[in-house]
Amino acid sequence: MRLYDYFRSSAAFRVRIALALKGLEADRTYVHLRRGEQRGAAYLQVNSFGLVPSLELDDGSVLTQSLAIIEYLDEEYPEPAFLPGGPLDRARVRSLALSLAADTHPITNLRVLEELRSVYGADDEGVAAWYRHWVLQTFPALDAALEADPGTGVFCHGDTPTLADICLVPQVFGAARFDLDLEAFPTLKRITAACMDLSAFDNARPERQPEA
Ligand SMILES: N[C@@H](CCC(=O)N[C@@H](CS)C(=O)NCC(=O)O)C(=O)O
Repeated sequence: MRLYDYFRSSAAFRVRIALALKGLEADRTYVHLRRGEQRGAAYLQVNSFGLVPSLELDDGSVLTQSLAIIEYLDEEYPEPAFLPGGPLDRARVRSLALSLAADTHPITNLRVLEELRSVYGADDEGVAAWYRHWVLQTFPALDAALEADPGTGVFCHGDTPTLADICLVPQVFGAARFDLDLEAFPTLKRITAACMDLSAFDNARPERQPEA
């Protein structure tokens, strides 16, 4: 397997966590997003959408979209499971994950921030304010929802990490880069700390990647 990766990419960070939780090793190709390598001809042959991550399997098939990759890994390598057993519980985990991966991450993505700068004249502070604004559309409700729901345990759902935690931690790391204070979100903070106690999460963090 080969992971097309970038140390600061939240979506790639999710897949690094997932691979590590499954105990899987992947070779890595580093796609430097700041230098625009995701839009270069070589990478577009791998992933014509020009986004990381991509996961190339040993038979040459290429998977894109971090959630699709993670669900593929979960189906091929069922232990430890990223989704709980019952349909209601699975819906809850997917809903938590999508509040981050579908509602929050896409509007805080690099190409959106670059467009703000180049087309709309935003400076560093403007970009940071944008990032915090959109994260703050999700984090208060997410924190409250996790705090209120008896399904929440050590992690977002129960006492083992699920797809929801895999999506939460990279978004929290992204928010920290833009100076968002996590103190206001005690449940997110507690769950993130529990995740970071696990080597699968800790080794996947951006600053632990060789190219960081
Ligand atoms: N929904 C996609 C999002 C992928 C994505 O947005 N990746 C970002 C890095 S986190 C990227 O490659 N950005 C390149 C760019 O914005 O030009 C996924 O989950 O894989």
